[in-house]
Amino acid sequence: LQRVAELRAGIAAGELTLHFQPKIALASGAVEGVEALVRWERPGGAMVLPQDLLPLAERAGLMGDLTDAVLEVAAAQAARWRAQGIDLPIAVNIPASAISDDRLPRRMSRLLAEHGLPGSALQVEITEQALLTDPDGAQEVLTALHDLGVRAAIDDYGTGYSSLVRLRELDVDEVKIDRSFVVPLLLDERSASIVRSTIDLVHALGLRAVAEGIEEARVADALTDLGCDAAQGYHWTRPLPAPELEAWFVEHR
Ligand code: G
Ligand code: G
Ligand code: MN
Ligand code: NA
Repeated sequence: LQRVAELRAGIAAGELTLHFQPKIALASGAVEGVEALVRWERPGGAMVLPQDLLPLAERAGLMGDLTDAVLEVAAAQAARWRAQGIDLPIAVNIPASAISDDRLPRRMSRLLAEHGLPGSALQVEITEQALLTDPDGAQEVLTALHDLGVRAAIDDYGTGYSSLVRLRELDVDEVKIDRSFVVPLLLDERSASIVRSTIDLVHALGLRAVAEGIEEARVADALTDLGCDAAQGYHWTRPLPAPELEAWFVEHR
């Protein structure tokens, strides 16, 4: 209970911060955007990571407030970067409870206007699991976001058994292949088959394939050979605070 009160106060006090992990276009090596990952920075320096923060927010009924705060920080950061000539779309993870909430597109629209941003400055990532919870609600919200120019990715793909029909109907642009398939790509023939067929399926639907969890150059090379469009992972960098991400970007663009 005390932690719930602390989290509520912490969100109100602006203690949620974002780290950013670059997304690399495999064919060119260019940085095409970043994924925002939330942290709760307690006064005094302790940092609460998503694995503890998200369940706490969920139990406390604060997931909506957390998502609003994350979107606000992301929009402000996107505006600062654009003012510096750094044009990096920021992808925000959206929880299941928000993706079928029709207030999300209105919030996004207001946020973009307030920060003078085009829709393309922000992206959303929704887990495959979240889409299964309320597919029809999610479909409406994704269409409304698409109309704003906000691109959408299905996250952790391969873990949720969503139907191909559903994937075809949704207004999504990208599918992110879960790292549990990517990490063993070169070790395990079955993982390799899953990754190869997922990339082909994603392309057959006219979408982009993004791989997560690349930790070695030879995995990046294998994914490039398989035609995977983009990737993220510790091979390039772990998620970084904004100033460190800027320094990294200046060296790698
Ligand atoms: O940063 P990383 O370890 O530890 O993130 C762990 C998990 O938390 C990932 O599945 C990621 O999608 C999720 N996550 C990170 N940031 C956010 C956020 O701002 N909102 C939501 N809903 N999930 C997030
Ligand atoms: O579920 P989501 O894709 O949003 O999760 C992102 C999570 O993956 C973050 O916790 C991030 O720190 C982690 N991550 C990013 N790159 C790598 C990687 O190369 N290897 C591993 N094991 N985790 C990674
Ligand atoms: Mn994600
Ligand atoms: Na993911």
